Order: sequence, then C-alpha cells, then structure tokens
Amino acid sequence: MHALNGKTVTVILLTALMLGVLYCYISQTFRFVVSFQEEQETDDSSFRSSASVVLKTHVFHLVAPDQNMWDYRHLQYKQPSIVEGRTDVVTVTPWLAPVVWEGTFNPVLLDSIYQQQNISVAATVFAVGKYIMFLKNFLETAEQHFFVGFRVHIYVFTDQPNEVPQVKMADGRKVMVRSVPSSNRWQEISARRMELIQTLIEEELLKTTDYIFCLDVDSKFHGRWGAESLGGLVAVIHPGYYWDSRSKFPYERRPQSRAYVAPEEGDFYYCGGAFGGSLQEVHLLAKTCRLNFENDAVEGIEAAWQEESHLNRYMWINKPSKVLSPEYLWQDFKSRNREIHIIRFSGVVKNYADIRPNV
Ligand code: 48C
Repeated sequence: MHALNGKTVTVILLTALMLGVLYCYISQTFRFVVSFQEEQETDDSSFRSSASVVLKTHVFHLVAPDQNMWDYRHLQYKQPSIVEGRTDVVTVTPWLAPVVWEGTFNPVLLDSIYQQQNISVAATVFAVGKYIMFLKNFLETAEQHFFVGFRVHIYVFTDQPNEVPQVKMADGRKVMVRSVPSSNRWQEISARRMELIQTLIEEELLKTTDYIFCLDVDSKFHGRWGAESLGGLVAVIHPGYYWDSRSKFPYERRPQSRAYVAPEEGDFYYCGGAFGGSLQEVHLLAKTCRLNFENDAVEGIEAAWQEESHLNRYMWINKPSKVLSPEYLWQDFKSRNREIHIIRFSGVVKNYADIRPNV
C-alpha cells in the first residue's frame, strides 16, 4: 500500500474536524430539544409533544427567541431586579394584576417575545359627527406609536365614510371603515360603541384577531403603546381621579341602575375611552355593558357617564388581568404629575360645545 501522501492526510484530518464540529453542534441543539421535551414529559407525566404544549399555552408561554441560527445565545439585556425598581408608584393590584408604568418593563424583550407569536391586533375608533376632525391625527400618530411592527387593523366607525383621511401605513397595517348612523345625542353615540364593538367581534374578528383595543378618537399618541399592554382583560386608569379616594369617583351612585357602585365599593376609576384585551374578554365586556345600558334605558335611567359607568361596574366585578397607568390615556389640559414619566396617549384640548351635537 502506497504511503499516504501529505495532501491526503490533510484532507482526512480536515474532514474529521468538520464532522467533529458538526456532531458537537447537533448534539448541543438536540440536548436542548430533548431536555425541553423531557421536561414536558416529567411535568405532565402523559407524553405531549412540546408543540402541543406551546400551542395550548401560547398565551402564557413567553419564549425568549434565539438571537440567530448559529448559536444558542439569546437577547442580552440589563439584569432585572426584584429589590430595586420604581418606588414612587404601585405596580401590582391587590388581585396581582400588573400595573404598567414606564420603567417597569423591557420593550425590546417584550417585542422579541410577541413578534414570534405572530399576533394580530385590532383597534376600534368612532368618529361620528364633528369628531371626524380628530381622525387624521389619531391615525397618523397611531401609525407612529401603536403596536409598531405588528399586524394592526384599525376599524373606523363613522357617519361620513368619505371623509376618512388617507394615511400611509406600514405593511400589515390598515384602516377598515364601517358606516354608522349619526345621532343628535353624544351620549347615545358614546354608549352605542359597546353594541358596535360586540357585533364587530362576533361578525368579523373572532377567527382572525387575537387582541383588541377600543379607543377615543379625540386623542393622539405621543409615545409607545405596545406588547406591554397585552392581556386578557385590560383596563386603563382614568387620569382625573387616580389620586382620589373611591368615594370621589364619578361612579353611577343610584342603586336603580345596573352600573351602580356603592360608596364603599370600587377599586379604581377606569376610562371608557381606552380598554381592551383578548377577543373573548372584550366581547363579554361589550355585550354585558350594552345589555345593562339598554335594560337601564327601558326603565328610564341612563348612567352618569353612560358606557364608562357600566365599564367601571363591570371591572369592579370582573377584575382586569392587566391595568395600564394613566400614561395610556392622559388629558392635554392637565399639567404632567411627577409620576407620569411618559404620556403615551392623551385626550386633546377641545371645546365640547363646538363638537357635540348637544352639550
Ligand atoms: O364620535 C363621537 N361623536 C360625538 O359626537 C360624541 C362622541 N363620539 C365618540 O365617542 C368619539 O370617539 C369620542 O372619543 C367618544 C366619547 N368620548 C368623549 O367624548 C371624550 N373623550 C370624553
């Protein structure tokens, strides 16, 4: 047998090295997969594929994404702490729902987790009568701040569909216009939103959308509103009352109304102009508020702040699973309090006498 020449030996050694590297990589990856699978087996004894576990619990299964194909490093970020953080605000409710404030979450981490879940988000906004004048700023600022980088459909309900402004939107984001009749009572326009949200969910969203947020049109976005706001039933603390005692909240106080909240009851005062969550939760909220509003009307009573009163009664009984701070619906006429580190969405200054069909 001829002695192996130098070149052949080199080729053999290089091939062996490549095979060794490949083996290490595959065994490394396989170990993770097997360990995850084993974990599932031991966790729930009967064998279920990891995929079925992820599919079943995708809502609560927050997976940190790989940075890239070739190594198993993940997103790097500042070490979190459970002993150092914001001390000027409360960040959890008595029923252990998070209260979202600036500085309590990592937006890059959250986006990297939820981008993988391929979620779709809907928003509803009503622009009836003279309120159409607010729509352009609403839509343009939503494009800059509301779930940027996600699939978003904004449903605009209006009595003037031809007046809806054209706004350039990124891929996967679009405006859907729905015609609604006008009314000569702003209270009716506002309250009817619950019925229209309920039917929109039933007729169009249940099979296509994961989350929905229902927002006032006479407002603009000024900062990020993103994946940190996702949850089952999501409420927004009203900027006007979060320092007040509950007896001062403008709840409906007449026991005859289905929106009634007694003086010693109530957690927070929530906005009617911003709420959301999963399709199922928001459908139940809208349906319940609509029915209670209609049944009150049959008995000749209209709650103090229409559907906002019914929403507050609903959230007293059905606790929200995530609470957004007043950063998520401020009021431009107010000066910024020290605990408000960012204004994300805010009601614009307006004269109701100029824009409401009746004051
Ligand atoms: O679209 C209208 N037209 C009206 O004439 C009265 C209310 N509305 C909608 O209802 C707007 O979407 C408003 O944002 C919402 C009720 N909210 C407000 O009027 C203030 N944000 C309190």
